This record gives sequence, structure tokens and C-alpha cells, in this order.
Amino acid sequence: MARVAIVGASGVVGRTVLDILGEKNIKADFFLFASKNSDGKVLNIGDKKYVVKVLDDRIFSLGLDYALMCTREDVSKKYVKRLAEQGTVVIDFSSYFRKKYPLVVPQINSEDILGNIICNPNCATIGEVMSLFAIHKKYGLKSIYISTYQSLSGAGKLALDDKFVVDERQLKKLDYVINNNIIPYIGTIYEDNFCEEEKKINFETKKILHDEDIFIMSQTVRIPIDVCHGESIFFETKVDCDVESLKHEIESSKNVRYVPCAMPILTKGKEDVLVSRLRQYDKRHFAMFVVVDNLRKGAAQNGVEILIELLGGRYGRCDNGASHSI
Ligand code: 2RA
Repeated sequence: MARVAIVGASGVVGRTVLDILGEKNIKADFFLFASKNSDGKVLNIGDKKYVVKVLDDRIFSLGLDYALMCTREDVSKKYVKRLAEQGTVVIDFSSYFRKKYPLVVPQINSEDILGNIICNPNCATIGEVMSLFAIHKKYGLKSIYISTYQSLSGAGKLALDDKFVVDERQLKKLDYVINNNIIPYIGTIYEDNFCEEEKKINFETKKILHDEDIFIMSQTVRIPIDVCHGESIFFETKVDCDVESLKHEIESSKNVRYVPCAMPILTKGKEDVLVSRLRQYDKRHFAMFVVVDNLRKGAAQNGVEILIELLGGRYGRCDNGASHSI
């Protein structure tokens, strides 16, 4: 069996990766790593228990086939290249390598899975491109205007702890109180007044859809819910079309469903991206509302799907949900 590390296993995304590996019954020799705080913790994959080890240079002596790095940029920067150089195929969840290495949503661009470093996109980008890729393929997209409503778990465990804090001095992660509030940016704000999350969405959308010419404007906002990102998306197609034709494309996209009212409570813990309220202004201008579980399809599930693609390539293609012996 292959040897697979999950690094950052005790974080919100890492734990979701473990859940999904268990749900999909993926068989491998797993090694779980995290920071000192989680040393010795026991976590499950399916009904099997694993002891979490502190991440350090010992990871390089394990002869790993795959590593899922559910880690921050600084940790990925330190470990990803070295692992890749010694033959481990790394699926990196941080944004550190996204400009240079393949950035993959398997339903859209699995052909980009090449080499030993594969990047998992940003959660808000994944929801957006999942809802639009079939439309882009069939009708072309000239422009996308997206406003996001992003949950606290997108910023990790500490941001979830900030949910009920009312005294700014007691915040662990966020810059402002989120209790009964919304914060109109995510990540660093740059000199041009765009924030980090907006720049990620703009860059990543073009890279995943293989289209540098799409005009994209985004506005990213943090809201006080635990899980699932909402996205209000306006888009312009390159050719004339109508709501029914677009709905058909959405409904025929894998892991995307059109529903009467897409809300976080409907997608939390689920695999599919939900789309609703598709409407048209004229033959080329449309609007819709999208929700994605940011921990699942927006992060962990996408990474596990990349792993499954890799297993298919190396060991014979496997179907989602089947038992995968690596
Ligand atoms: C967030 N998408 O929600 C970003 C990073 N996961 O903060």
C-alpha cells in the first residue's frame, strides 16, 4: 500500500480530509502530522485510529508516496519542495505555490495534474469555477463579477473561536469583531485596495479555466457563520443564451446542482456546490447565487479528489466512493 501523509491533520481542513478519506474508504498507510499543540492526539480515518506526530525533518525519511499538506504558506514553503524532490507527490493546500505549479479542480482541469507538486485552489475560487465551468466551456465568459459571503472556518480554527468575541482585544485571528458584524475584506489589503482573497480569486479563476481574457472583479467579505461560503455571481457570456440553456449546463456539471434556494444549511457537510436564482438581464448578462462547503469541496474534498485522480493514473482508475487500495 502507498504511504500517505496528512500534514496539518488536526486543523479544520485536515480533520475534514481525514473524514473524507474514511468516507471514501481509501486504503493506505497513513501518517498524520501537526504542530506541537497536537502532538500525541489520536484521530480517526474511518474506524482506524492514528497518533498525530509533530511535523519535523523526520517526515523526509518515511519514503512517502503522497503528502496532503493542509498547512499555512510558511509550513508549505519549508516542506513541499523537499518532499517533491525526493519523489513524494505533494498536494498543497496553501497558496504558496499556486502561481508556479498546477492548480487543479479535478472536475474541470484534471489534465493539469502533472509533476510532483499539485496545488489545491482557494475555497471561494472552487465554488465559483465549479458553478461556471460548463457555462464557460459552452458559451464562453467575457466577465465575472463576484461578491462573497465567507464563513469563519475559511480562516481556520482561531477565527471560529472569534465568533462570539465582542472585545476587539480578545480576538485570536480576525482584525475586527465579527459578532453581529461583517468584515468587508479577507487577508491583507494591498496598496491598490484589493485584498488578498480578491487577488487569489482573480488569478486562480483564469488559471483553472485556462482563460487569461476573462475580466474579473471580486469583493470578498467575512460573515459570522461557521461553515460554507455564499457567492453572488454576475457574469457576461460571449454569445447570446438564455436561463434554460445555462441551467442545463449547470445541471449537467459533475458535483453541481441547481436548487430553488442555495443556502449554507443545505450544502454543509455535502459534496455538491449548489446554485440558485439564475436570472437574466439581457441575452448576455446573468446573475446567480452559489454556495459551497468551504471545508469540503472548497478544500478537503477537492484535495482528496486530486489524490484519487493520481491513484487512478498510477494504479488504474478508481471510481469515487469505491474502495481504493493504493
Ligand atoms: C478564507 N478562502 O475563507 C480563504 C482561505 N481559506 O479565508
